[in-house]
Order: sequence, then C-alpha cells, then structure tokens
Amino acid sequence: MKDPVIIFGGDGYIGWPLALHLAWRTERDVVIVDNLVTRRLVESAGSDSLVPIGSPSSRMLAYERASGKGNLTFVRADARDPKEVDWVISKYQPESVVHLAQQRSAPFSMIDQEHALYTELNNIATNLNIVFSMTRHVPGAHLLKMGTMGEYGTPNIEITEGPVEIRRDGRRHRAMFPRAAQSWYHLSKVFDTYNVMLANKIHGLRATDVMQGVVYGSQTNEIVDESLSTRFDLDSVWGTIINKYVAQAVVYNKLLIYGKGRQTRGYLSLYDSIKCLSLLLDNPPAEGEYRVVNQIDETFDTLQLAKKVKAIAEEFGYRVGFEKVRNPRVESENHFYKVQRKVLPSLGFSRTRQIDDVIREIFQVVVKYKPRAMKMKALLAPSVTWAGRKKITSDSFQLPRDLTGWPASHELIELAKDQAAKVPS
Ligand code: USQ
Repeated sequence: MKDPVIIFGGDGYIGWPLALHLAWRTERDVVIVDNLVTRRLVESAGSDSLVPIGSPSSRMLAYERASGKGNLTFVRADARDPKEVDWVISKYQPESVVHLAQQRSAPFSMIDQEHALYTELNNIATNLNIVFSMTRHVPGAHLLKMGTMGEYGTPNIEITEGPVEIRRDGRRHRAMFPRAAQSWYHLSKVFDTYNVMLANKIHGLRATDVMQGVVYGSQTNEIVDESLSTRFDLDSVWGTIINKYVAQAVVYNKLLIYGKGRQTRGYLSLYDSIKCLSLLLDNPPAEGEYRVVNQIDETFDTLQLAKKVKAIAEEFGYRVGFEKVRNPRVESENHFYKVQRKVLPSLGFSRTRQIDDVIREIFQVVVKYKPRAMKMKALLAPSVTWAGRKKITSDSFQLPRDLTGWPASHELIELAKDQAAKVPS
C-alpha cells in the first residue's frame, strides 16, 4: 500500500471526482480535507449546484456502498489555518498532496473590494500553509497544485510550458513565462506560482504546477449514481462557459455571447481533468524538481462553442438563438492563442471523450433538472462587471461575515512558541 494522498478541496467540482477516482481505481488511501466553503460561497451569490450533492458523510457512505472499499476519509479542516493544515499533514504523512482548496471563480473575485481581498488572501494563505507544512513534515512528498491557464492571459506569442528564453543585448536568460492575469482570481494563482517556485528553490519542494484550462461536464467514470454526483454550477458567477451555455439553451432558448465571441481559451472535459491529474500523480517530477504543466485538450473561441451547443440543442428539441451582450469582462476579444503542451502527451495522455458527446451529457443533466434550473433563471445572465468603480462591499452579494476574519497574527506567534517549546534543546 502506498502512502496516502491528501486532497485539499476534495469536496469541490474537481476535487470530489478526483478523490473518487483515486480511491476507487488505485490502492491508495485518499484523505479529503475541506471546510465546505464553496457550498456557502455559492449560496452567498444566491445560487446552488444544479445537481443536488450529498453531505460529506453521505458521500463517504455512497462510495463505500458502490465500491466495496473503505479507503476514503473526510476531514473537515480549513486550509487557511496553519495549525489545521499542520495537523492533517503530520498525521497522514502523505506521499502526494493535491491543492484545490481555493476560491476558483473569476467573476466572484471581481464583485467588490471585499471579494477580491477574500480571494487573494484565501488563496495565498491556503497555498503557503500547505507549502510550509509539507517542507516541515513530508519534505520528499509531491505537491500537485492547481493553477490556471488564465495566469498567462492572452499573449501574442506561443505560451511555453515552463521557462521562456529571453534575449537582450546579445545575452540570454531563461525566465518564467510572463504572467498577465485578467482577474483578481487569476492573479491570486500567479502569486501561488511564485510562492511554489520559491519553496522549490529554497526547500527543494517537489511540485507540479498545473496551468489548467476551462473544464466542462458533470460526469466521470466513477460517478455511477446520483449519490456520487459532483457539484454542477450554471449561474453567471460560478458556472464556466460550456456548462452555462447549455443551461442558457434549456432555460432561455438563447445563448448570451460576450462581445465579439472571439475570446479563445483551452478547454478539457471533467473526465480528462481527472485523467490528467491522476497521470501526474502517478508520474511525479524528480526529487527537487518544479514542473509546469499546461493542462488543456483543445482550444476554441466562445462563438465556436456557442455553435456547437446550438447544434446539439436541436438534437434535444431546443431551437436556440444567439444574443450578443456587452462583455462584462475586460479582456481581448480578438487575439492570438497558442499553447505548448509536452508533459501530458509524454505521459500518454489522450482524450477520453469527444467534446460533442460531453455536451450531450451536460444536456441530459440540465434537462433532467430543468425545474431546478428554471428557478435559477435570473442567475444565468451576467451580473458582475470587471470595470467601473467598485464598492468596498457590494449590496447584492454579501460575503458571509465569518469569512472576512483572518487568523490574527498573535495566533501564529502562539503557534510558533508552542512549536519552539517542543524542540529539544
Ligand atoms: N465567457 C463567455 N460567456 C459566458 C461565460 C464566459 O463568453 O457566459 C467567456 C469569458 O469572457 C472568457 C471565457 O469565456 O473569455 C472563459 O470564461 P469562463 O467563465 O468559462 O472561465 P474563467 O472565468 O476563465 O474561469 C474558469 C474557472 C477557473 C479556471 C479557468 C481556467 O472558473 O477556476 O481557472 O476557467 S482559464 O480560463 O483557462 O484560466
């Protein structure tokens, strides 16, 4: 039996199916660590997962019933709290740590100053706590850190996977590919990248920094019945574009196209996101190595995606039109986009299912839960704009009060004293 894998953020859209996959298909013990905050944040935006999801304990039972295995554990802990992270990592002594415990919505981070602050503080704190704790307790373990393709923005040259060579005045230098995030959320991941790189340089942290594209779909091979469903968000704050387009097709019979519709991004299905993460865990970087992975499958612009969804909507009896809306984001609407990918193909990655088939599966889910989707109708249209003067706190989106309090620095000092007392002189 291998040492366990800990998944921080294992209650989320990707974390849950990844936990299911690793526990079911491998001999690993899998420990999910989550404070369930995404459930509360989605509620704070007036929304909910379209597909009802069970409590952590009901999910554990459902897994045990379906798989006949007992190798999945849930620990409720907050990765913002260094003591809780330290407790979990020292107790389980993981071979690998997956870090997905972050605020993952760009629009959410753009609501107001408070949401920007929450996103950046939360994301930086969770990442640093995990990094420090790993270097203390499991220095040889592998950190698989979820970053985003959005760190790079949309540069006018191919995005390299790893460093880029810069030439100037006849000299050459290898540097991290330039980052140009377009939201406070994406920028929080840029900080993470620098922090993980520094931990690698100073402590030799073995890390994979995954620059993932936009994920779509609601099914994976291990979601064999509804009790094992992962969350599925379709509202304008928490949903990603393909999932949202399908919801708009069913609920509005029209797709809302932001701006020119030429915004190009890398996409991959939930099936393939799980497959890639699993491959990366099975094939960790060498000891002391920092590895960047551009995790996308195909690139599309938003109009190409709309055309796909429209065509598949007809198979389900929906005649769908397009409505161009003013782009709520500040982003290039007509740009070059090319991404270098070497690591995943070299590990044998190939696509699990074609995008059209996954879009059909999304339609099946949205149609099944149509009455629930209809209740969320007002939430499908864009509600957060990037530009404009922002309030400190928005009246329409109230962040739960307890989430704006941060572990005070005196607590950290007490913790340090506590630890110093335990070190034999
Ligand atoms: N877009 C539309 N219409 C919509 C929604 C989005 O045209 O209804 C456009 C956006 O303007 C953007 C693109 O589609 O150009 C992608 O937007 P998205 O909402 O699907 O995804 P994004 O906000 O970029 O974030 C999502 C995940 C995030 C992940 C990121 C990967 O929420 O956690 O990091 O995808 S990436 O986009 O590659 O950075």
